[in-house]
Amino acid sequence: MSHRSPKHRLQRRAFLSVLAGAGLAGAGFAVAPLLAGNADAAALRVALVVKNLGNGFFEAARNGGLEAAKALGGVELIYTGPTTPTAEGQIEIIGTLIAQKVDAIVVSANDPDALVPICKRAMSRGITVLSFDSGLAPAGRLFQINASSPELIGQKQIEMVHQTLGGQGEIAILSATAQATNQNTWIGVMKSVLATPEHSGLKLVDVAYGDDQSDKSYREAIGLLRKHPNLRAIIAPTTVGITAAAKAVTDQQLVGKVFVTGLGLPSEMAGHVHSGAVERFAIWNPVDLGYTAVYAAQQVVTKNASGKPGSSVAVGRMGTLQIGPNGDTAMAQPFVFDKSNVDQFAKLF
Ligand code: RAM
Repeated sequence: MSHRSPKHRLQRRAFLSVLAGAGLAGAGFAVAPLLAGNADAAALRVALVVKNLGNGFFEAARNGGLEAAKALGGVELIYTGPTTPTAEGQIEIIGTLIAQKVDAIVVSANDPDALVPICKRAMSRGITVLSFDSGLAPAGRLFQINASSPELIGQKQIEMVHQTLGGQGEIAILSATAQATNQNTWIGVMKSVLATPEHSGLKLVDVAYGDDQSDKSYREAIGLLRKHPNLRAIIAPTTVGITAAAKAVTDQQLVGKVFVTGLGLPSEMAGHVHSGAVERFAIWNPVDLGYTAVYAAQQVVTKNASGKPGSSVAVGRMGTLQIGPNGDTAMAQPFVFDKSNVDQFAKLF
């Protein structure tokens, strides 16, 4: 026998419901409006537009977004994205969201520039546009929420590979799409860190793109292994790429000869850490990132924050976001996982 009030039950039912995307079906993407908190018809609608659906990283971010919506009350979260990570798919989705008159769009951009015109149109209609994870060029959004500082993320990946290889050997990068803002920024940092005397023993021989698709990433990883017989490590700064690269190294029976590192989810990497294909990898908390993104959007829509450079935004259990002079903001440091801690975090994301 439940002690919950009918109102509470109604709210809970609304929270759990995943509605079919009326008007969006058939457009090559799915949409899942998720009502959290108050089951109020006048709920404020925040759309989280991810690079693509079916990526565990963004599903964890969605869970954080739902948590924020619930904590705030009166927020409907629309979780959506194209089936493959393309700018065209996101442009189509954002066009539909404008027609639906959502209150805020928070996007992880597949291209920093291609989305700017449609996002400008959204802003001219009074919709708050923020980017998170993979940034939009400043003209297309109010501010960008970086999971961590791009410098720290790039640097950490070179440090990890240096540690694993003892600073010597050929390395390659297996990235996401060739236009992804976040991966391209990190690769830029990695190249400049590699150019320092400390890392002169590491030689970057190739950069390949798996488009954040498991099958393409796997094929590209196999290609790198075949093309570079002296390859000692693959750095994949993408949760999809790192999993595919670790599988390729395992299938080619190269565990112990070629190491994989980069950015991964503990839940997807634990087996590869135990097998030895991956010694260490890093990531930030994607749940916290999604929570912060949705919370911040609500604060701007409700005029509790201006979102201007130099200002700050209160983001609930995550504290305060400081917006830098260039309109971007960085959260925590990337955290390194290895055999000692991967299982503990695998339960979380
Ligand atoms: C993939 C995506 C995402 C990135 C993570 C690390 O899931 O490319 O944008 O931040 O990897």
